[in-house]
Amino acid sequence: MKTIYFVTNNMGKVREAKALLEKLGIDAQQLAYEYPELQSDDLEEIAKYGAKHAAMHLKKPVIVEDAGLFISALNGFPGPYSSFTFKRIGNEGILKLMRDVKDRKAQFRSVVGYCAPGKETITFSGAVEGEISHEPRGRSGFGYDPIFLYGDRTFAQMSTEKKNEVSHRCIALRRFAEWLQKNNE
Ligand code: ITT
Repeated sequence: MKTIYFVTNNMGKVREAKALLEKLGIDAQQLAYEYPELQSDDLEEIAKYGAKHAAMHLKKPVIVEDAGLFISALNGFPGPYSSFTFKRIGNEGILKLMRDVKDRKAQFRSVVGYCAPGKETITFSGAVEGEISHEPRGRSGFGYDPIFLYGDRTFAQMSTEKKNEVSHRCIALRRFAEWLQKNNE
C-alpha cells in the first residue's frame, strides 16, 4: 500500500480521507503541522501555497486540503473564511444569519493540493450542492455537517461511508487518487 501524508489539524477530515483512500489502496497518515495559510478568496491558491510550504518543510510528498461552505444568499459567505467563522459563530450563528431567508442553496467545496519536495503543487477539486437546514440535525461528521442538507438528511445524519459517496472532499480525493495511480508517483 502506498503511504501519503495528509497535513491537517482537522480530525474529521482525516477520518473521511482515511476511510476513502484505504479502499483505493492508499494509506493516509496524518501530519499535524501548522502550515501558514495564505490570505486569499481562492481555495485553490490557499491549497497550492500550503502544500508547497508543507512539502518543503517536512521533506515528504504531502496533501493538504482547503475546504469551505458557500451560501448563495450570503454571496458565498463563509467560503474561504469557513474555519474562522465556524470557531466564532458556529452553526447557531449561521442559522441566525439565515433566519427568514428563503433561498437556502449552499455548496461545499474542497481543493486538495498534492506536492512533492522541489515540485509544483497539483490541485484537485470537488463540490457538492445542498441546502441550509432550519435547525441543526444529526451527530456525526464535523463542522457545518448538522446544517448542510443533502436531500432530506443533513451530512451529520449520514455515516462516514454515505457522506464519502457524495461529498466535496471525496470527489477531490478520488480525483487525486486516480491521478496518483496513473502517474505512479
Ligand atoms: P486544516 O486547515 O488544518 O486542514 P481546518 O478545519 O482549518 O483544518 P479548512 O481551513 O479547510 O480546515 O476549513 C474549512 C472549514 O469548513 C472547517 O473547519 C469546517 O468548519 C468547514 N468544513 C469543511 N468541510 C466540511 C465538511 O465536510 N463538513 C462540515 N464542515 C466542513
